[in-house]
Amino acid sequence: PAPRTVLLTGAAGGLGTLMRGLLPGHGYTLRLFDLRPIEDAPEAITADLSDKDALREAVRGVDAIVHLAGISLEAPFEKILKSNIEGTYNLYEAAREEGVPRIVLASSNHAVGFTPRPRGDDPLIPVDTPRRPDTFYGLSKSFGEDLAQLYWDKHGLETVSVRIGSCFPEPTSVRMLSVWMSPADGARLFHAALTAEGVGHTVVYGSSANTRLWWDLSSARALGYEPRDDSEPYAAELIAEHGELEDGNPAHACLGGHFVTDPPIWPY
Ligand code: NAI
Ligand code: 15L
Repeated sequence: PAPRTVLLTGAAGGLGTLMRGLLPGHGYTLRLFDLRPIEDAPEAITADLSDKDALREAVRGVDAIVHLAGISLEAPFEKILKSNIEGTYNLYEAAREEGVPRIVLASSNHAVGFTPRPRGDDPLIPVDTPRRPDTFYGLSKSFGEDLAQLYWDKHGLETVSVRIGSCFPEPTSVRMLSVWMSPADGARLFHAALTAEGVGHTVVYGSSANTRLWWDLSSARALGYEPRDDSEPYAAELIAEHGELEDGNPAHACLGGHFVTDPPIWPY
C-alpha cells in the first residue's frame, strides 16, 4: 500500500515549509518535527535530532520519513558532526527500531560538489560519479548516502537519497538555471520516491527538467518522477544581471559553485 502518514523532519525550514504546503496535495498526512517551533502548527514535535527518545516516538507508526532536518550550509565540523552525521544516524536507528520501511533522504549536490560541471557537448554527470564533497556539509551528505546503503544492505530499510540542486521558489543565480528544482517538482519527486516499488537504496539528482541541466535525471525518472518545470524562462533576466558563467572562474567551474571556493569556516 502507498504510504500515507509521513514524518517530515526539518519542517520549520525553507524546504520543509514548502513541502508542508505541497505534500498534502499528493495525499499525505504529515507529522512535523523540527528543533524550532512552528508557529502555525502547534502540534509539531519540537525536538533535536540528538533526542533519541523524542525521535523514537516521532517515527512510531509512520509509513515513511522525509528527512530534511539538519544544517543546510557549511558550518564548523563539530556542528555538522552533531546535527547531520550523528543526527541522521539517530534517525535511522529510530526508524530501524520502529520498523519504518522507507526514508527519503535530503542529500545534496554538494556531496559531488567538486565534480567539474559539464560544458559544451560533455555528457551529463551520472549518478554513480565518484563522490567529491566540497565542504564538511557535503561530506555529511556523502555520509548520509553511505548510511542509507548500510541500512538497506543490513536491515532492509529502503532509502531514496535525493541530491537536491537548489529548491527555492525561483532561481536567483545563473548556476541555479542548471540546478534549480521548482517546489512543485520537488513535491513530485518526493512523491515518486515515497511510492515507487523496490527502491532498495536509490540515489537520484533532484532538479527540474532544466534546459541547462548538468546531471542525469534518469534514476529519478525511473521512480516515476516526471518534472514539469524548466528554469529557462528566468535565463535572460538572470544572465543580463549577472553575466554567463565564466570559464576561468573557479567558483563557476564545478557543480557545487561557490561552495568549492568559499573560505573554510573556523574553527575546524
Ligand atoms: P533550512 O536550514 O531552511 O532547514 C533545516 C531545518 O532543520 C531547520 O528548520 C532547522 O531548525 C532544522 N534542524 C537543524 N538541525 C536540527 C537538529 N539537530 N534537530 C532538529 N532539527 C534541526 O534548510 P532547507 O533549505 O530547508 O533544506 C532542508 C534539507 O534539504 C537540508 O537537509 C538541506 O541540507 C537539504 N538540501 C536543501 C537544498 C535546498 O535547495 N533547499 C539543496 C540541497 C539539500
Ligand atoms: C544546498 O545543499 C543548500 O542546502 C541550499 O541552501 C543551496 O545552497 C543549494 O545547496 C545549492 O547548491 O544551491
